[in-house]
Amino acid sequence: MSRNSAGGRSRRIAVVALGSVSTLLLAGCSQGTIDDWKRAGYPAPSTEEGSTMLSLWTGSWIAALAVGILVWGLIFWSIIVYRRRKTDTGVPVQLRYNLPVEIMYTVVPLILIGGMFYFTARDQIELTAVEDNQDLTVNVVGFRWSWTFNYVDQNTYDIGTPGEDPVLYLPVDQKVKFELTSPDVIHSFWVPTFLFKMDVVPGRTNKFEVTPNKEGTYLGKCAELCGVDHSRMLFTVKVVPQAEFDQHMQELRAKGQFGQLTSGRTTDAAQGV
Ligand SMILES: [Cu+2]
Repeated sequence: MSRNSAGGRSRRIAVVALGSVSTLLLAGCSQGTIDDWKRAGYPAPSTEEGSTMLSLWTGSWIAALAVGILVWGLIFWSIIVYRRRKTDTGVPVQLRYNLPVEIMYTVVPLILIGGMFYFTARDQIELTAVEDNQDLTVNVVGFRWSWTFNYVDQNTYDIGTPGEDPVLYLPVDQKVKFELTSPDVIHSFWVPTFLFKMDVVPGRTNKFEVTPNKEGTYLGKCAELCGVDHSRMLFTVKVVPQAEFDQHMQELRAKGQFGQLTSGRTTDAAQGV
């Protein structure tokens, strides 16, 4: 291949690459605001606790990027400064058993990992603390393959099927304690905008508390592969004013849905099991 055609091909590749990158950037800009970019892929949190998770995520990205830039910088610096020259003969001087360098690349990663561990443990302790001073309690039963929401204090419940997603109502600005239980296999209760998920494990009750602080409709799903209809284990969360929440509780009771359905399913046959 001649030099010219090789040069032309690399120019074409560069133009295509540049085009793809700018298309991606433009698509990103048209979809979201600068805030979306700042969250680096995370959804906007819909709970009070979400801001803690978001700053852990953002802080981790900034730290990782700073380390990345330093490492890439050092790589490119050594590639350029220590490149092979025409005057070079033989193998360059080899460096080994250099104690200060070895101490540096042991200590620096230890500091990095220690920092990541500290901030993760600090936030995890805060986010998983159950203080039992909630305004309402919801017992979530994950079962093959849908969800039951038992509103413990309101003496009512709602239940879904794989074909009909259940809706979880929550009053805005009220602290909710979730008690997660399963009658069959492990599921995982995940509402992406809570920036939080927790496994639903048979034989134990997992608990966490959040305060939804933004009215709206959010999607939820099972995040643990649990069988053939796992992908249909979807639900909707509606964060509404207190009056609307109370009204919905009344509607559920008016349908005859009194008490709690702690086993989840009404009958196995109803769920096609
Ligand atoms: Cu599941």
